[in-house]
Amino acid sequence: MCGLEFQFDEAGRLARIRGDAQDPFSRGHLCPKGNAILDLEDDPDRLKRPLRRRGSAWEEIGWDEAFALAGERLGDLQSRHGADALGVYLGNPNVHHFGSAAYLPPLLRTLRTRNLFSASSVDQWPHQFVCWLMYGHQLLLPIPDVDRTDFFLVLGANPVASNGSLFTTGGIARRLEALRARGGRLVLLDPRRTETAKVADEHVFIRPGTDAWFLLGFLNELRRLGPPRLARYGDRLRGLDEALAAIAPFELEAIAARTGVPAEVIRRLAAQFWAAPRACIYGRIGVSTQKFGSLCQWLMQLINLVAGQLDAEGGVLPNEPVIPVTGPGTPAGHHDKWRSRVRGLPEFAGELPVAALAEEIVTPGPGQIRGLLTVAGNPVLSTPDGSALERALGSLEFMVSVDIYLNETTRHADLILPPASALTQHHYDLVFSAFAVRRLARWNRPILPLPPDQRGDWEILQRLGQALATAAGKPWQPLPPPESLIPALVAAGGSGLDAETLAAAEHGLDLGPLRPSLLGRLQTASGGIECAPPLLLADLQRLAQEPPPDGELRLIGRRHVRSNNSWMHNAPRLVKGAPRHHLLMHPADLAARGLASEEEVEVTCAGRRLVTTVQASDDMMPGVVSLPHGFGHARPGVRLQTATQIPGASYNDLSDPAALDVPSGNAALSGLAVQVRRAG
Ligand SMILES: Nc1nc2c(c(=O)[nH]1)N[C@H]1C(S)=C(S)[C@@H](COP(=O)(O)OP(=O)(O)OC[C@H]3O[C@@H](n4cnc5c(=O)[nH]c(N)nc54)[C@H](O)[C@@H]3O)O[C@H]1N2
Ligand SMILES: Nc1nc2c(c(=O)[nH]1)N[C@H]1C(S)=C(S)[C@@H](COP(=O)(O)OP(=O)(O)OC[C@H]3O[C@@H](n4cnc5c(=O)[nH]c(N)nc54)[C@H](O)[C@@H]3O)O[C@H]1N2
Ligand SMILES: [Mo]
Repeated sequence: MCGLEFQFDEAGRLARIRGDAQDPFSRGHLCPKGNAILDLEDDPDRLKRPLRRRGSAWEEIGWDEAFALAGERLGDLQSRHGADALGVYLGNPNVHHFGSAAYLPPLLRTLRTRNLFSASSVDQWPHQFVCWLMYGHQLLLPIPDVDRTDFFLVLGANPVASNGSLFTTGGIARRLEALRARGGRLVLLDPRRTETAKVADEHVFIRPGTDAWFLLGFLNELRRLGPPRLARYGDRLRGLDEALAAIAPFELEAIAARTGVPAEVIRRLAAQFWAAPRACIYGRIGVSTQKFGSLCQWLMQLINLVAGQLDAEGGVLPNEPVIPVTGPGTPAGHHDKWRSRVRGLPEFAGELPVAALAEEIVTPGPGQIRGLLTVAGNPVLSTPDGSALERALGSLEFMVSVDIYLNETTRHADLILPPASALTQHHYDLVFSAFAVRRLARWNRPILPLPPDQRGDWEILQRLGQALATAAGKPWQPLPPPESLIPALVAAGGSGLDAETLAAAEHGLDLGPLRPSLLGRLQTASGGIECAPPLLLADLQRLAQEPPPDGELRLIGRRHVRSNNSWMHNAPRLVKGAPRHHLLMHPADLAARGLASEEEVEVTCAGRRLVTTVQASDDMMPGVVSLPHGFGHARPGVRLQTATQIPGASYNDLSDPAALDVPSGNAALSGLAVQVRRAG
């Protein structure tokens, strides 16, 4: 979403990347990942042609042969065992790339499998689930209006490292500086004193997984300060009194004991939030990938609502993207129309929780997954108990991966279909335009020619769909190529922006700030805002029954500005410098275990284990340890010459597929109880 300027040398080779100063959204911002495109373009490990496995060796084959093979094997599997015998896992990069976001839906319709999984269920499912329950559409998601707010309360997010998530900022540092320069306040609740904490006005430690308690206390305190400010919502509120009544019994002193946040701090933050003319509360991965992710998202919506900050300038408002993601013809969401075969977990929006993928592969019986298609995903490193999933992948009859690398996941495939560089492809950001802090539009044209023997993601997905439709004897309706589809979607979007204007605006268009639009776009059956969804009221009971804090260490995750989930560790520009895979631990916790900084430690969690290096850090809340995810590359057969030199272990060798945010089915990766001792 950040505009980049690419410079070529006299020989026509890509030589330098800078932030595009003329991009009206990112205004010259460039993060290290943008610059690392230089490494991705030159990466000797990057695959260019289809690879077919022959025993333990790989051979390059032609594209026609590859699509025919995929169609024949996956088609055969579905015809013998039924559509659900083919599982699909979709990874994170799909939502960042027009070629995948636009061309996956027809392929999925052809596959007709109920065994669809994605990175969404180790990420933002609680957000989508709560928006579906309250507003009637999973993507009708209010975004913090950071450029106009006076009080920004952030839980479980580290935008200075992540650059803002479901809150796309195009350079967060400048926006946070501006917030403080106009007298606004940034307050952060996080068990680690993060990079964002260091630029905040106040940072408060909170015990992992207890945010729902904090939010209950905060909301009750708001109510003490005055009647809810509801004028904005007219007659659109459903069940607010019921929701507030269910929340009222949670007492502040008990909440303080649970969370480790003193009662007077909760009281003071609530008072500051209430007093600020424009305020917003926002929470991300740390409050989403935990046991009470849905309660957290629901309570944050209610807090913004009760303070009169929902759908308000300087509060939180949904974006109105030029290519709509909500409204007629878009997937609003549904729940529990079917369940996973082994554990009986409900689907959400047509997907099952990825925490159930391994068991669906290894458990025999009708409906067992026997073949798998992965597209831009690395679930072996990204999903709970990746080692168990890895063993399961080895038992599949046939696996196809659309991916640029032979990595921890794709090494189990029988066929890898590698897409060409994104710089050879058209791009329009379908997804993140809907979550950005400004209304904007940009159409990026290819800046490099597509080599004749390479294929873009969109074409690979179309050809796969065609091959599978042919195998099943079904018709196949291809979509037009991106250069025609993008203007067609813009024209059909009804925003008033015409495709010619967009095409002419090389640096993109800024269409203005966020505007109140939520009330007019509600898609609930009642037409109102559903404040008291029964699934969430019921989950308050699960929270109330949670045992009080024990003495166990709690494990949380960590992102770094020079890393991106599991797949950018092969870029020398990013991984150079001090190692970043360490377990961070407070000095007092090290001392209590007789450990020294830089020692090798064994971390265990209910029988699962890993070995890594521990480092002392005063930035950790005592009793909490932090480990980044996405490491653990040193596995046999992985073809990533830089990444495999990094000694880090995979966080998800510890995480537990049974630990879920129950209402949504999202994996609870954060807040695991772990033991740490000297290795060996
Ligand atoms: N413990 C722990 N686990 C986590 C998280 C955490 O915070 N802690 N975060 C979770 C989150 S938020 C997410 S989004 C998931 C991510 O989960 P995944 O999406 O499964 O993992 P990634 O590391 O993003 O893997 C992306 C894959 O896409 C490939 N790829 C890159 N670019 C392209 C492309 O242009 N086309 C194609 N076809 N392939 C490409 C890469 O080689 C890689 O194999 O991880 C989750 N897992
Ligand atoms: N450089 C970089 N940028 C990225 C990514 C990346 O890997 N690298 N990944 C991208 C993706 S896929 C995503 S989804 C976003 C994520 O974007 P963010 O959510 O902003 O990213 P994180 O750095 O994981 O921030 C989560 C924070 O939650 C804290 N935390 C953990 N457990 C708890 C808890 O129980 N309560 C509270 N209050 N806090 C807790 C952690 O200490 C951490 O600081 O980032 C995106 N941007
Ligand atoms: Mo993510």
